[in-house]
Amino acid sequence: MSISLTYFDFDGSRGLECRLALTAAGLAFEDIRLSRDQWLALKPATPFGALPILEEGGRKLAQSNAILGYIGRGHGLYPTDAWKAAQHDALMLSVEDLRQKLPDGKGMSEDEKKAAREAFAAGWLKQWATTTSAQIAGPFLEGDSLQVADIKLYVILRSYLSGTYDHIPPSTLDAYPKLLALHAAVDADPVIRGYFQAR
Ligand SMILES: N[C@@H](CCC(=O)N[C@@H](CS)C(=O)NCC(=O)O)C(=O)O
Repeated sequence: MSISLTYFDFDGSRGLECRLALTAAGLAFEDIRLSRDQWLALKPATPFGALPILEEGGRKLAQSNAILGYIGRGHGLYPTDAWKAAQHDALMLSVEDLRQKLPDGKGMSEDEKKAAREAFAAGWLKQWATTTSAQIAGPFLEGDSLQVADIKLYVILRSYLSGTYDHIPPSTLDAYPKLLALHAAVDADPVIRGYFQAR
C-alpha cells in the first residue's frame, strides 16, 4: 500500500518525527513537502487543519502522536504492554506540552521575549527536563531499543541543542546527561544517520 507524509519543507518538529519514524520502521514513503501557498490551498481539506498528515491507501491520519503510535505499533517501535504504551503516550504528550509552553515572542519587544524565554528555561523547561530525565532508563527511554517516543524526544532535543530558540542557549541542557545521552544514541542510530545522509 502506498504511503505519503505531508509536511512543510524543512527537517524539524512534528514532520521530522514522522519522517524518521517511517524510516526507522523501514517503510518507503512519498515525502511531500509543501510551500506556504500549497498548504493554504490544502488546509481546508485536512482532518484538523494542520500538518503533518500520513496518507495510506487513500486514508488520511493527522496528529503527530497518532501517526507515531500507528507507525510504532505496526513495526516494533512501540511497547506491547498496555501500561508501558500509555506511559509512552504520556511522554509524547509532554513533548507537545513543551512546544506549547515555549514563549513564541509574538507581540513582545526583544527584551520582553528574552525575559519570557529566560523565565521559561528556569521554570517550565527545567521541570520538563528533570521529570523526563527521571523516566529514561538509558540510553533510550526503555533501555536498549529505539522506539517512537525516543524519536519524538530526539527531534525536540535536537532543536534546543542546535540553538533554534533565541535566548535559550544549547548549554541549558548540560545539566541533564540522560537527555544528552538519549539524543546522542538516536543521532548515532544507523537508520537515523542514513536518513540525514540521504538528504
Ligand atoms: N497537535 C498537532 C499540532 C499540529 C500543528 O500545529 N502543526 C503545525 C506545524 S508543526 C501546522 O500545521 N501549522 C500550520 C497551520 O496551523 O496552519 C500535532 O501534533 O500534529
